[in-house]
Amino acid sequence: MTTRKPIEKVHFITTPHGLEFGRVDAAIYSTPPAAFLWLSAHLESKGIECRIQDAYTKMLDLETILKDIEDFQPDVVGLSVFTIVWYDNAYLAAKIKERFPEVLLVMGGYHVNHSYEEVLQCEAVDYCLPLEGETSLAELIECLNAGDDPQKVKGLAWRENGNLVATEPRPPLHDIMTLPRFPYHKLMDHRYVPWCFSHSPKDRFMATITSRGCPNQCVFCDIGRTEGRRFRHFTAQRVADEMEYLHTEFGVNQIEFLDALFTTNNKRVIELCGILKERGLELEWACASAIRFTDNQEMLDAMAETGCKKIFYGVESGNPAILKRVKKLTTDQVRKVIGMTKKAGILSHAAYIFGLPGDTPDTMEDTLAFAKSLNTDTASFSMAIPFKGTELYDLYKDKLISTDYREYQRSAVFKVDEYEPEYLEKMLIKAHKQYYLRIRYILSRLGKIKSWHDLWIHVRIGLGFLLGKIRYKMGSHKED
Ligand code: B12
Ligand code: SF4
Repeated sequence: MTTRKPIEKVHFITTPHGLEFGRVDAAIYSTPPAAFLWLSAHLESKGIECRIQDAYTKMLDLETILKDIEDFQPDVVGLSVFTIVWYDNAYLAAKIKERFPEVLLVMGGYHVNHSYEEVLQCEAVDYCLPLEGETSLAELIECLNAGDDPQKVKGLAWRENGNLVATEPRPPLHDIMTLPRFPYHKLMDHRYVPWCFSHSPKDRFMATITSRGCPNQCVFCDIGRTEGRRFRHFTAQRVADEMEYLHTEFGVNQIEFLDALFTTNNKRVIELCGILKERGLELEWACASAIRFTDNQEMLDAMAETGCKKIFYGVESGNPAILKRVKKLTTDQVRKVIGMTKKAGILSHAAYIFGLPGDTPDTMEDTLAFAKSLNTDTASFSMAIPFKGTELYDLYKDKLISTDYREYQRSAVFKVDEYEPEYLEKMLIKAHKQYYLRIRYILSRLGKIKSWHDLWIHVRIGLGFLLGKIRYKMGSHKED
């Protein structure tokens, strides 16, 4: 596995869904690939030229992606792998390697973190870079360019003479403030459409991320095990600078923070709001957080005052015993913080999961009833997915009925004594219908829609969910 010329250019590509069946499925989300911003920022500071092609959001077909690679002539192509779309990634990797055999193909991301042995069974993949990839990729390139031994680089896995070789895991980046400003200009060739804001074609949206790590330990999430439990973050000053840069340089007026828990450090958020107020920036922003880190009216008021429009909360269940079991707060604490958020004038989104450990048909009904009574501005219901690397996987690995990742978001992939797997699917459809088809809810939403464009976004997200279901029912994800 040697490269013939020095590595000077890296091409990062997001993978469209459906490629393995020779089609391109509509992208349900329109969110910029933050991982590639972080990776490119670091590599470019080392003199490596990077290109980001968000083929997933732009719904590019295979030929267009290959043509783009031909135009850029990279030495390395990097793909980021989510478990559910591993097969599309493997297909794309094989096609890239077939057309450009001299290109070094590297993969990172969530699926690679826990399943690089499986990923390396795909012959097209040269290197896997589990965990945080900035330093590992830069050091790998430096090492290969120097003709040195990759064994010296932490955080790598590859095949050598048919055997798997893995070096010591890469520890998390200690000081993320050392990263240069993100190269947002690489993503400005596409107009992203947010799910979290009322949006019209006059608005310009971009997402960014300002921290790593999460002190929580939710059973269905691996972040504590991969990014670590220590919250590492940009200073308030740096966050304000990034926002101002996006605004003045690119006319961005809507920003979503993709951080797992944006408000973990209340002091940082209050300080950020102070700076935004001082600078008088006309911006709307949104973020995700946990109930436990948002119980602060002063902070919520400051957030609202400086343009925070929506907070995404992972509520997960409406049943007290399940909440305790999955290490979440009580329903009273949830009600209190959602009330405080409403009082501040910020919209709230609550995400719920059916099929958590201990869930029964009764506790799931509790969740649905709680969701309706909480009546957040938007809500989403999903099925528990035992992704590798999570505590949920450890609990359910002997109960798995399918290891086909394509099924992971469409049907229950485990069987427990309390209900049949199909029950979860039915519950999901019932919950979305019962939540969104309430007259009270529809009337309240209609009042908040800003334009036809905005209405279309709502319809598209709803259709995306329903079409995904229908396609699955008809088995068309398996046909072509
Ligand atoms: C933003 C986000 C999205 C965006 C992604 C935008 C994009 N195109 O990248 C959108 C909304 C589109 C999205 C969709 C989905 N998401 Co999502 N998403 C997230 C979220 C909130 C943040 C991810 C992020 O940007 N992190 C910041 C970056 C800097 O970190 P990172 O991605 O880990 O990248 C670092 C390393 O992993 C590594 N790395 C990553 N990629 C690569 C590639 C190379 C070549 C290298 C060398 C290194 C490398 O280096 C990076 C820098 O250190 C996470 C939860 C979280 N808080 O992390 C969930 C999360 C990643 N999503 C998840 C899921 C399940 C999905 C969906 C499958 C949901 C669905 N049911 O449809 C889809 C899949 C979409 C797709 N692209 O195929 C799961 C992944 C679980 C898994 N095992 O795969 C997560 C962890 C949430 C969860 N806890 O369940 N998601
Ligand atoms: S709060 Fe979010 S990022 Fe943290 S462990 Fe729970 S799901 Fe994962």
